Amino acid sequence: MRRLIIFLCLFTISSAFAQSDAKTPAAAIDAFMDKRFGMFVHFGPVTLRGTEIGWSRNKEVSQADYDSLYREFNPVLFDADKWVKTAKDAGMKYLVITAKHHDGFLLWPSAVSAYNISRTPFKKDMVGLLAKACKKQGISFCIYMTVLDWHDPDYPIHSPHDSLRNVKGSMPRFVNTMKSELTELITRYKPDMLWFDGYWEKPWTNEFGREIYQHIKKLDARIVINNRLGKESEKLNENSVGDFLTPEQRIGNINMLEPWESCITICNQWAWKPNDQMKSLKECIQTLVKTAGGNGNLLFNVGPMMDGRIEQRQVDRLNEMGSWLKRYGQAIYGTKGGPYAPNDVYAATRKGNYIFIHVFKQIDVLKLPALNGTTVKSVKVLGGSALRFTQADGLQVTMPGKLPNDNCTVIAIQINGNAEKLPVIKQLQ
Ligand code: H79
Repeated sequence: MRRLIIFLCLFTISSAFAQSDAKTPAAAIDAFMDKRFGMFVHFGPVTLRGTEIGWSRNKEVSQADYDSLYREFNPVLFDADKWVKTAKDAGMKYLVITAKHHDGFLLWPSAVSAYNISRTPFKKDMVGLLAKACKKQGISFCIYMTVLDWHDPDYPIHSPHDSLRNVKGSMPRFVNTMKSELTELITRYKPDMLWFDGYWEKPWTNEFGREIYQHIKKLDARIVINNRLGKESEKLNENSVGDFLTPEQRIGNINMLEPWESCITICNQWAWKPNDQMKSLKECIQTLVKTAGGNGNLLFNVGPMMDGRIEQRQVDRLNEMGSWLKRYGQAIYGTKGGPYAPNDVYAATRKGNYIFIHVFKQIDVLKLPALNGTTVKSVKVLGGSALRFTQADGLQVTMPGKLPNDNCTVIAIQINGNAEKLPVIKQLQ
């Protein structure tokens, strides 16, 4: 009898936590932070107009047009395996799809809300196809959902511009719908992480956030959740709801205590925009490196075109990031940021007895402040030759005459102890 009970307990625990290898919710957050680099995908009917998904309704696009776009939404060249391969080749370890953005449109065939992809000419379950492709290619599958909904008659505000109030709205009813949608998403697609948006909305309260958080964790305690479910967006404390901070369109400050992830676009707009300005390879690599150097993740956004393809120039740029990561990724994945705070010349990461200095500019001598109580044993170009150094007053490294990589070259410094516990040193180069 006792054996049966133990067996049943183990069975229940293992099935509840099946989609993640992590053994506890805390381990799931650590595993998420070790990934360091993910792909954000903003996609939906608004792509047909090339305007921003989050704030063009009632502005560049009339409300009637914006709300009818789903009837023409037919991304015939969408290929889930290609999107996921693009992420994988870029060195990304997870993918977040906008299953539901502020427009209220669902990219999966929901039994809860009719305003969904099954009513488009495309018809296919985009969320399901992506979940499957991610699983096949070993990419962690994650879902974006927002608390805004400009379509649901229960949602109390029906415009990004506060003027259109929906007096018949009811947040408690809307929160119930949201819970049902989440149950569907979690049981069908088994996401590792949920990325919420919309904490700023006036009708949204911290209590609603907590209710949703508990609903999710009851379904699967291993799901990692961002902090935008609650009203507190700047800090993780007893009032906040969620597991990590989410600076938007900026690199977060170095923070060894609170997990964080910056979401930043490869161009300017979240959803596809024709001829949008794309970041240079240097900017892309340095954005990733400065984020890792601050102990955060980078969720890098692409907005695929209306036919379902990611622009070739963006695929190429991501591929170039992947090439850089193939060479220097050991100084990014699974590392901690610091001990030196990032600056315009370098960012630092650390792992075990190594400190990695990611150097952005050609300099003759790399000067680093002393780390009390530590001795440097060796300095070399990562994957390259040894460098001369002195350590009388801080560390001075004689740099190669020509850096092997113009965008960012990594220098590996081996010290006589564990680098991960060293305090952070903030200094301007
Ligand atoms: O999904 C992406 C955005 O659509 C979403 N968050 C990311 C991940 C987001 N929606 N709203 N917001 C972020 C904040 C809104 C800022 C705005 Fe504005 C202020 C919208 C209109 C006024 C900034 C300033 C953008 C346009 C003008």
